Amino acid sequence: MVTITINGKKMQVEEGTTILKAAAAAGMPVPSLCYLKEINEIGACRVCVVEVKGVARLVTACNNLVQNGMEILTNSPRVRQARRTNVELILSQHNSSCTSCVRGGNCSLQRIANDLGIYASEYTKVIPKKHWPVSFPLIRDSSRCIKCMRCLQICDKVQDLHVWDIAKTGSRATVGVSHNLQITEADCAICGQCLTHCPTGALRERDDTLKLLSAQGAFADPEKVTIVQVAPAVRAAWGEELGLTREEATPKRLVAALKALGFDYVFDTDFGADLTIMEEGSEFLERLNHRDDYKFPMFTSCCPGWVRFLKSQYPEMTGQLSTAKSPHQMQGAVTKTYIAEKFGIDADRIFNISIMPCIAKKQEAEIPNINDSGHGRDVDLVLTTREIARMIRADHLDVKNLAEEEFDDPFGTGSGAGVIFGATGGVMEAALRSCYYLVTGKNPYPDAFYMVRGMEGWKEACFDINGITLHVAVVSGLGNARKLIRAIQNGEVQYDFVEVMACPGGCVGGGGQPIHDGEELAEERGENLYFLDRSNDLRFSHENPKILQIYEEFLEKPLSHMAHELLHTDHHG
Ligand code: HC1
Ligand code: SF4
Repeated sequence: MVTITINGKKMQVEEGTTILKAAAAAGMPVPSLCYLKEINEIGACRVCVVEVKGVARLVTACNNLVQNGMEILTNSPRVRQARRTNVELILSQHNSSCTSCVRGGNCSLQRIANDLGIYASEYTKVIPKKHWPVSFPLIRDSSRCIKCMRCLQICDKVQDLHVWDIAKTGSRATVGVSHNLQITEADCAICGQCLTHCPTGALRERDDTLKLLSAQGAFADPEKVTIVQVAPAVRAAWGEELGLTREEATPKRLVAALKALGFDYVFDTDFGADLTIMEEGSEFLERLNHRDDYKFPMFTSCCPGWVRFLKSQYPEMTGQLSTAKSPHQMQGAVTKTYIAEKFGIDADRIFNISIMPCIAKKQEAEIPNINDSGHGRDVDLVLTTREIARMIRADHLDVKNLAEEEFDDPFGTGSGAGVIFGATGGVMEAALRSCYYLVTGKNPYPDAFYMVRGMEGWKEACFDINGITLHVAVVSGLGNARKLIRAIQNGEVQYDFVEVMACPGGCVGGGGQPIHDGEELAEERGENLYFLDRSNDLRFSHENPKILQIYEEFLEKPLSHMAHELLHTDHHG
């Protein structure tokens, strides 16, 4: 332990503690902007400067450690002046038109400038924007970039993809796509992790809400029947954007809000997740039965960020992906076929919308050979959790006081196994629950496979099902995926089945989820999904009565010809 003084208060802290951490522990937190715990501790913004007695220069608190006897001042006149000047200098290179910025009201720079009482900066000038392809789901507005380097560090250290790099030098230094590539040519997985860790509006998703809301949008077209589906992870986070408590932000209240917005039918992607388990679980058992014909492990295929990663980094392993489409794509395909027929709606009138915690889903829905219904795109539009929250706010819906409503039949019924898809380990657990049944004819204890839960980036487990030993692994975060693949290639590990999610913690931590700068909420949101699983009378995908019904009435059985036509893909294209 070392003894230090902060603003005259003596305290003891562990050796090796940063000044930032020590000040926070003392109840005198230092403001910061570029800092991101264990990922970006470079003092680039110099907002966290403090005065240390005996040191001539002000020092940055985020990357300087306390030393025994150190006397620190976090709010001396000199510190206050320097902090203000540093923020003014950042603003001098920042496009501060906050009213037309998606992060207005949720921007760390805006908050800090406001706290410091900076209403106009003498340095401010017009910042030109660089060209960016507007069709890409991830949009970068260079005029709002403050060169904090968080995007670069997240992509390097967490996702191990190195899409961003520093371009130019000195005062002209900025962030750009590595090797001077266009973003469309880089190996970006579109996970959106750089976006959710950007403190300003320099990175955002392509906003697609006008495709519904404009005068030419689907809501205005009397011919269109709008059918929306809600991803598992969205229900754990949508209320955060609207100031709702967990108790208020129930899935059924989200249904009521979506109905109030004008959607004709509200379906649950949990149904699609159950369908995925039926197909993917059966495919896995089929591969096990013909072991010599396949390479193992089989990888899950529901996360489009992960699929993009594998196809760009390890194309030779594409055949190891399950051919099962992701749940929302399966559901889109059967909505335009089975539901169209069942409801007596011309399939060409159906406009399918998916609300997802993800921006890679916007690109997934555009892949030509993932669309098999024969009626245009199977999913016509993908909106993120943030976009749907903006739509709710724009209509000033008093969500808290809306009476809860049920999802629509028949795709409104999902099992607890379906809902945990949204958390890391959930797809594996759901698959194992049903594989156990398919092999033994009996249900396991629903929580029998709990070992694959939790936030650890790389988990492994071994299960015995009727004499078959299964080695499984679950990873989240693409950096962990790369480590796992290298270990497989080096023969250090061997697995039968591996679940990969691009975002740390799974979809709950997705790139389309609400942003709380510096706070990671994936774990808390995941616990919410496990709570919903426990509260559901239905814990197994294979017991979902609506799943049994669609096989009986339409798909026949898992892996049938029809199932292959509509629910599987070879991942080419
Ligand atoms: Fe996901 Fe999935 S779980 S990929 O994370 O398989 O996005 O929630 O909708 O499709 O079900 C995301 C979440 C989501 C799909 C499902
Ligand atoms: Fe990197 Fe993901 Fe951002 Fe693409 S979206 S640049 S892969 S962090």
